[in-house]
Amino acid sequence: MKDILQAPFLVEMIRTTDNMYNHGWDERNGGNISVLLDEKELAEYLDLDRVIRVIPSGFSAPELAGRYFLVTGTGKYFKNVKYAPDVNLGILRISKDGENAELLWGFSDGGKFTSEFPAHMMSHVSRLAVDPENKVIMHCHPTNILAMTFVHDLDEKAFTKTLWQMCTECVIVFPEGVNVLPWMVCGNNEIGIATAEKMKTARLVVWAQHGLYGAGKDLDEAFGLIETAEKAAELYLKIAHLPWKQTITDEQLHLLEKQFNIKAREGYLD
Ligand code: 2HA
Ligand code: ZN
Repeated sequence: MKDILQAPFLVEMIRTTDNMYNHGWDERNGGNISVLLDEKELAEYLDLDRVIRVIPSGFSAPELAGRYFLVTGTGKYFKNVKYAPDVNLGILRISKDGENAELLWGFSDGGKFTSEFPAHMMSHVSRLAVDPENKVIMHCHPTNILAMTFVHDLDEKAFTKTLWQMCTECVIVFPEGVNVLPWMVCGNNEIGIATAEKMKTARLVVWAQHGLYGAGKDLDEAFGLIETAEKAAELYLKIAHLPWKQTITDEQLHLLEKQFNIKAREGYLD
């Protein structure tokens, strides 16, 4: 067996949690990540027949039966992942009936997966249905997106268009826009179902007055999406209270569509 601490997926997860903490997106135990792992690759590092513990998921995800995930732990701090990956992270397999998580590595202090496990797993189901390459669901509390949910209309089209208008790259990076959920209680199946529904049409889902969900084919893509939206929100907050002399027009957004061969969300541009 190879040393799992050298596994690219684990090294990348440690780097990403550290980077997110350093961006100020994951105070205390804020934020959580899940990464879909490749069985063949994982078998180079772990005996997949050795289940440490079985943890009930609290919901059913038969679509993910037999799939392997690397996930952050409940109550764990992103800032500490690099010092004790085996305590703060876990690798698990979704059981055959889709109702349990079979722990194969990690959570070595007796811990378990993130409180937002339902939102993560249900979102994986949604994203995989539209993009078989999707591997990552990432949740965090980026300051400016969060702040924006207090002062900006939460209408998805309006919210998206404001972000697109803030920097040229936005429509190229997230042409499908961002979806928005109103404030809800977190950590339960209800917000999981609502998030997964929103994940069917966009890789970014804002949780008003809470944070943001991002999805992607790898950690870099999910991180980059969140980073780009957060940058746009920061710009918005710097200028929202000032008189605007100009912005990026719909006509200019159409020019970007042509140049970069992307299609902005249907009905969002005039
Ligand atoms: O894991 O971010 O939404 C802590 C949270 C809950
Ligand atoms: Zn959160």
